[in-house]
Amino acid sequence: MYCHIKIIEFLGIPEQIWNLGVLFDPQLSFKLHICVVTRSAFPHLRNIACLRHCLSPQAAKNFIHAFNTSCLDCANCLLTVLPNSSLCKLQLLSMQINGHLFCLCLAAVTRQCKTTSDRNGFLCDDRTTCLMSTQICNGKVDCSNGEDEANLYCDNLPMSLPKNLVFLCSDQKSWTYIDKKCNGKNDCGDCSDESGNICPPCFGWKCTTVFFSDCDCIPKSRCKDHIQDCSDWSDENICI
Ligand SMILES: [Ca+2]
Ligand SMILES: [Ca+2]
Ligand SMILES: [Ca+2]
Repeated sequence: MYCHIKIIEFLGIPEQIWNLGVLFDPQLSFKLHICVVTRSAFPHLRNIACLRHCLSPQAAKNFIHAFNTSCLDCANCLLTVLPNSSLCKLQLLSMQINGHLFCLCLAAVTRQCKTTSDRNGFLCDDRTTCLMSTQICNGKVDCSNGEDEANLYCDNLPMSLPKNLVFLCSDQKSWTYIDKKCNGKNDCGDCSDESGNICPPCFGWKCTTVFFSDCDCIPKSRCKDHIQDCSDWSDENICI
C-alpha cells in the first residue's frame, strides 16, 4: 500500500483513480469507492424490483447474483483490511440484496394455487399457470421451465411432492394424488380415497361392487348396461 501511495504522489496522479471498477484514493481508505458503489447500487436494486414481475424466479435470482458479483464483490479482496465502520454501508447493501434473494427463494418454494376446479394445484415459475396435481411428475413437461418434472419434486415420491398435492391412504404406505380423492375410483387399493367420511354422498348407485377399480358407488350410466357391476346384480335389476 505504501508503495502505491508513493507512486501516486510521485507521478502527480489525481487524488482518485478508477481502475478495474475500483476507485482508488491515496490512503487506500476506499471511502469514496464505497460511497459511489452504494449510491449507485440502491437505485439499481429498485430498478430490479420493478423488473421482478416480468422475470421468472430463477431468472431474477441470476440477475441479482450477477448484480451482486459485478457491483459488490468486485473489490472484496481490497476491502478486507478496512474497519467495520467503513464497511457498514456495504453491509447494508449486502443485506438488501440478500433480502431480495430470500424473497425470491420463498416465491420459488411457494407453489400453492387453486385449479379451475378449485382443487389444490401446483404453481409454475410463470406465477400464472396452475397445474392439477396429476400433472406433476407424470413424465410430461407442463410448466414452461419444466419445474413440474424437476428432481426436486420427483426424485423421492411422494415425500418430494408438495404436501398439499398428496393423499395418504389409510395404510400410510400407499398414496395417490389429491385430484384422485373422491373421483369414484379406487386409487388407494383399499378405497380409503373414496371413503364416505371424506367424500360427498353417492349420487349414482350404491352397492357392493365387483370390480377392483370401483368402491361402493357406481355412476348411473352403468345401470342396465348389461354388465354386472354390483355383486347382487342390483345395478342391472333394480337401478334405473
Ligand atoms: Ca408434468
Ligand atoms: Ca379415487
Ligand atoms: Ca351395470
